[in-house]
Formats: sequence, structure tokens, C-alpha cells
Amino acid sequence: EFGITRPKGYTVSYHANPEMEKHHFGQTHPMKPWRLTLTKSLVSAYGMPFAMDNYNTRAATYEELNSFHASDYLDYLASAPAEDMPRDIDNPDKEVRFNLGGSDCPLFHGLYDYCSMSAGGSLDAARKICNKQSDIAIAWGGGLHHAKRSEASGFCYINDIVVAVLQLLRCFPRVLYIDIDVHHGDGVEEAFFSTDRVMTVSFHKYAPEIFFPGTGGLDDNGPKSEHNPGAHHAINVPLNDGITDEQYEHLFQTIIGKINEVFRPSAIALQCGADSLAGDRLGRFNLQVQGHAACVEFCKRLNIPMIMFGGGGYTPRNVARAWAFETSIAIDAHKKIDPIIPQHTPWRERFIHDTLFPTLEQILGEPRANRNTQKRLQEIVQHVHEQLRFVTH
Ligand code: ZL4
Ligand code: CA
Ligand code: ZN
Repeated sequence: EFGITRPKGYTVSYHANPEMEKHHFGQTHPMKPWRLTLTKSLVSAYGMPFAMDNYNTRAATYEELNSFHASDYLDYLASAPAEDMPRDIDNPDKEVRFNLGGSDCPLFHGLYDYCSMSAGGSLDAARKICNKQSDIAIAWGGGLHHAKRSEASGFCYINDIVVAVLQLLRCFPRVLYIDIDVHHGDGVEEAFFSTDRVMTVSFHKYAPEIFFPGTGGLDDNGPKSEHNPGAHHAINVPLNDGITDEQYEHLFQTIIGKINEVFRPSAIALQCGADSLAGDRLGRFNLQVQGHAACVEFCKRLNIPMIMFGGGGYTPRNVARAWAFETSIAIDAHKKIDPIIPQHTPWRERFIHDTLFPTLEQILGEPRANRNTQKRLQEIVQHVHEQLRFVTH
């Protein structure tokens, strides 16, 4: 009906599981798996599934999760009682050690299923890229970049990205990880601190003590030991409140363009956290769907096999707009789609404004003050270029 056809000369796969979306972190918790339903509803209303290979993802197995996570952590995650269940005498101890059961990472019903489905989608995406059945694989249910080997953190329990990148490393010599979530991608950075086969780049709001997780300063480039091949392979782009599309796009293209020349990745893992959009419940930036999506388009134009992950995003209508539009970029349909949200879209009224591209005024009323000076952004570019002088292979 909308004339959306399969892209010429390459294949896009879409990995999702509607079961995942039924899980709840708790009444007022910002993370709402339901945003994935809203995204899928928009993707389908535009007819995009016709242009992709669609997979209903399975849950990752214990062994697969064990490729990164410690066994004692996984065992506890698999057996942890939900918050409203009677507690084991032994548990308070482990909950503290594993950072489980607090307000950020609550123990909710079906937690292990939710985590293993998120990782299953990302791992399926990585396998499709590895065996060349897809050129771009989309896993909006993944992107949970804060989880550590033996610790939950910031709404993330299983680091599906690390598990997927480990899979990519079996088939590709070098993987570039890019993270446009408003938070620092600390878990992924840390997991690959000691290898030069993965370069991690995170763009984020940086204000230690005030903004989570507090790491990711400009000088944080991996442990600078002489014997660590991973030194200089962590790149951080610390930003202030209110950055605009124009500034962010320029910074992104300059930095990623240069990294592509120097590091020459054979695959890209792109975390598309949508909490960097204006009007996000937890975010601080002034990005519009257009600016966020321009980053995805820039990566796509590099013509390198790519996984697109989800991540943060706490105003579901904006998350769905961004991820649906970014799906259209993957299938090269973004110039064809009507910005007016189709009449038959389920939950259409949830979008409030009937366009994919509401103006900043529509989203926010008053845009957030921009605290990023051109001078500071120039310093950041300069520092990144200096780090890249150490990168050789
Ligand atoms: C909430 O309303 O900064 C959790 C978390 C639960 C429900 C009711 C409980 C009220 C905001 C956040 C008490 C909430 C106290 N509920 C939360 C240091 C903190 C300790 C916890 O996008 N309090 C911790 C994590 C960040 C902190 C951000 C981003 C993930 C990602 C990838 C993770 N944690 C201070 C906050 C609420 C809540 C309201 C909240 N938590 C906002 N920011 C955080 O990068 C998916
Ligand atoms: Ca980030
Ligand atoms: Zn985030």
C-alpha cells in the first residue's frame, strides 16, 4: 500500500519477541518494555516488515549468557524470587553483591525470561551478520549497555551487546561499537578494555556525581599500561545539556568518519538509545528524530555489516518514532515514507502529535538551554584525533 519494497542488493533482518514486551519493571519505573510494542506498531503500520526478514527471537541459553557473565551471577538471576515473594535467608547478601533488587534493577516476575529474550535477539542478529544472511540486523530489544560480568546496573541485567560482539569477533577481525544513548556505555567499554579488536565510542551527558553512571570522561581511553593492547581503544565524548541536532551530527560525523579511516572496522555494533532525544523523561539533550537518525544513516553509508540495538528511551512515543524511522533508514525507505503517522496505526493517539517529526516546540514547549560551546566541542575532536594517533594495525 505504501510501496515499501525490499532494499536493492542487501538484506535487513528484524529480531523481536512480543513476549518480552509483556514484562514490567514496576508501576512508575522509567523502563517500559511496552515501548517495543509501540515501535513495532509503527514499523508495521508503514508496511516495513515487507522489506525485511522478520524473526521471532528465542531466549539465549545459559551457556550463551555464560560467554560473558559469571555462573554464580546467572544462577542467582535465574532463581531470584520476585520482589513480592518470600525471601531466602541467604539472599540479601547476594542481592547487594549483584546489585539486584534496588529501585534501578528490581527483581520482577519473569526477569530471567526477559533478560534471556533480550540477549537472544541480539545474538540472533549477530549470527545473521556473521553468516552473511543479513547486512543490517535490527534488535530493538537489546542495547543494555550497563550490565557487568557479575553485576546488574542502570536497568540492565544481561549485557546483550557484549554477548553479541563476542559472537561477531568469531567472524570479524575488528568491531566498532558506537553508543548514542544519553548515558555512558560503561559495561561494554569495560568488557573490551584489554583488546584492540574492539573500539568503543560513547557519546553521552557527562556530569560525575550528578548524572549516571558518572564515568566516560574525555581522558578515559582504556587502562594506559604499556602491555595493554586495548589502550586508546575506548573513546568518550562527554557532553553537556541541550546539545542540538546540528552540533551532534557534526561531532558524530567528524569522529566516526575519522575512526572508520584509522580503525577500519569489519563490523559495526550501533547502540541507538533514544533517551538522547529531546523531551525524554531521563534525558538532557535537544536532539530531534532527524538528528538521532542522521547518525544511523551515516553509519549505514559506511557500507559495513551492522547490528542496530535499542537501549534507553523513556518517553515511549518518541522512542517509537525514532526507532521506526531508523528502521526505514536501514531498508532505504526513509525518503518514501509519509511523515504523517498512518491513520490505522494501533495506539495512534499515544503519539499526541500526528507526525514522525514534531518540532522542538511541540515536544518541549521551551527547548533546554544549550550548555555546549563550539570551543569545547572542538577540544573534544582534537583529543579524539590525538588518541587515534596511537591506533595502528
Ligand atoms: C527509578 O520512579 O542515577 C526507579 C529510577 C524506580 C519507581 C519508584 C522508586 C522511586 C528514576 C530512576 C525511587 C527512585 C530512586 N522508580 C532512583 C543513583 C540512583 C539510585 C536510584 O538508558 N535512584 C542511581 C540509572 C539511574 C541512578 C539510569 C539508564 C539506562 C540506559 C540503558 C539507567 N540511576 C539515583 C536514582 C522511579 C525511578 C525514577 C533513575 N535511575 C533515573 N536515572 C537513574 O543507559 C538502558
Ligand atoms: Ca552513550
Ligand atoms: Zn540511557
